[in-house]
Amino acid sequence: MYTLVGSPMTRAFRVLWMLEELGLEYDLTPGYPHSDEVKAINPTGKVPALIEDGTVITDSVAIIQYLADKHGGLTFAAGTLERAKQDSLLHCINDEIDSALWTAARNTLFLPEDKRVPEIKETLKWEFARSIKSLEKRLGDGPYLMGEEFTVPDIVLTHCCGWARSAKFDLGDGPIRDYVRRVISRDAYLRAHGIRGAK
Ligand SMILES: N[C@@H](CCC(=O)N[C@@H](CS)C(=O)NCC(=O)O)C(=O)O
Repeated sequence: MYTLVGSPMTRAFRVLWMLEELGLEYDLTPGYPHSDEVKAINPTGKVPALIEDGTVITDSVAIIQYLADKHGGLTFAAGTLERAKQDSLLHCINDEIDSALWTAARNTLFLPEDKRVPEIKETLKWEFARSIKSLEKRLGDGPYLMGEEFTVPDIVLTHCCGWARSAKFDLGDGPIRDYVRRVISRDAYLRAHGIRGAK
């Protein structure tokens, strides 16, 4: 049994979605960043965290890759060339897509006001659009990033694309739009989306 800690409005949604994809049992404790319940298990105050047998695992990407490896779903096996390509996509999405969105959010909402540089958002939007275009070149003909297989980087990218829409970052009008439409029609996504809406 797993306990997912973190509001599904945050990156905890990625873990929620993965748990639904894998059909696992879990409890959800929808704590907000820096709340007492979150700080009690993660000194940085960040979410999400996953608790298993009293062990706390933090970082959404580490958590979903762990679940994928442990339960043998949504991932290629470690030590294969396919896995190297999958991990390369995952790191690229984190480096270029998540980081642009997160830097913009911190500089417009989360940092103390006197530390924010809100003007940076325009540069980040430009960088984001450029990164989406180069990622589109890696999409290939398959329905998902790794072709026919739906894998961990698809969860991270699709979550980021939803985040981008609410932060008014432009996804452009290339193949990424159809890709996102395809991914968010998955049953597990729809279940996770319903749980988020109910919280
Ligand atoms: N790389 C981490 C980032 C975690 C993170 O920054 N989470 C946000 C919510 S989505 C948070 O808790 N922010 C509070 C803070 O930065 O202090 C992950 O993917 O889990």
